[in-house]
Amino acid sequence: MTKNALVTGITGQDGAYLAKWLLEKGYAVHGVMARRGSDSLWRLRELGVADDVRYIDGDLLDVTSLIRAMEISRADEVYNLGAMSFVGTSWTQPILTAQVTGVGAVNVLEAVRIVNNKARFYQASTSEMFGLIQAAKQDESTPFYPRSPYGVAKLMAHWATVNYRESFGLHASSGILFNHESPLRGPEFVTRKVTLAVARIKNGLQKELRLGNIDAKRDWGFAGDYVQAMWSMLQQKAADDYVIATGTTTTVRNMCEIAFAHVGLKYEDYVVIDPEFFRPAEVDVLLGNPAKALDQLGWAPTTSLSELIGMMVDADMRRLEHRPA
Ligand code: NAP
Ligand code: G4F
Repeated sequence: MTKNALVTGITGQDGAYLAKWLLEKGYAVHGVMARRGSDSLWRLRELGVADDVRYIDGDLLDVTSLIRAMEISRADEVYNLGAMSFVGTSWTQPILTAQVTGVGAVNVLEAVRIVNNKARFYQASTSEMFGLIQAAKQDESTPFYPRSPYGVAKLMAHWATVNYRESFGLHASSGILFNHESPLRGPEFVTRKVTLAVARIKNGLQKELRLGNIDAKRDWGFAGDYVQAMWSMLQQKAADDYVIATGTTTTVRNMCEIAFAHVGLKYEDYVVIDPEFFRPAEVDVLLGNPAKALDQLGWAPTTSLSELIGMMVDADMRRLEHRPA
């Protein structure tokens, strides 16, 4: 029997990779689509799956639309990937962030509980919840200390997931994913901002790259690897929480070095530090310990940071070659 999956955030980076993964596994994939002015299907189109997803109008802020989406999709598995996901914006739009990223998750949990409490639920939790880190390597038992309104909202969603599991017996799992990137990453996030700039500089379209705190360290992996872990969590007998990470950390500075070197340039010649991109409170370093996922899910990352950044620079170079004149 074909399984039905319902994905919020279907138009985002992870939504696109997850849709492709699930379609390849034979799922009928239903995506909750928030109403937007501009074309939001470009990622699904780039992966060649835009016509294979069944779209359902809906918004994380409107629980009735999520109940309707549960009814239409007859979902066996629900992946809540929708969020206001850009940390920087969460200081200027904290209420929206709390509502979409925090309360939105509770809305999805309620829709699952009301329509089909046997459906399995995945919450897109984040290493941002560790914030001011309380252990050198963060795992499932590391205490949280969020440093942004986004991190605070995600913590609410995370604990709501745990609470619905414990209160109502929902098969609700939380994936605590560290930063994951790809050629489909939004251009506001630092890796894509850098790879896009490298391609533009190489093509003579840009002279410099303005960045904030390049001493921050992140544990970066490839989004294509990470969506497989999401699916894997929902195939387990019991729901649980898992850290998904590579187990290595790198500064933004070194990531820049890799990206510029990929096209034979030196980052020092182009990067300009601009206070505009510093955050009111920074997460200085993230480094995950994915041992539990390795052990229980058999999941492991397959893509090194150099491979990932190379793939992103190459994709941005190709996009510039094919842009309309
Ligand atoms: P993304 O590219 O920013 O995608 C976010 C998605 O949420 C988009 O499809 C967006 O739709 C949708 N969305 C926003 N507001 C909505 C609303 N009110 N109702 C319904 N949908 C709404 O994020 P991502 O990188 O794919 O990440 C997926 C999830 O994982 C997010 O929850 C993110 O917070 C979390 N996460 C990401 C990372 C990472 O490193 N990528 C790490 C840990 C956790 P529009 O584009 O139409 O606005
Ligand atoms: O790429 P970023 O914006 O990602 P950030 O803040 O780590 O958040 C991402 O990962 C989280 C998982 O830990 C997700 F939950 C979240 O949704 C998102 O996907 O920034 C990375 C680092 C930060 O320390 C930031 O201060 O890069 C630093 N940075 C330095 N200059 C910059 C810039 N970040 C951005 N976006 N733009 C800059 O110019």
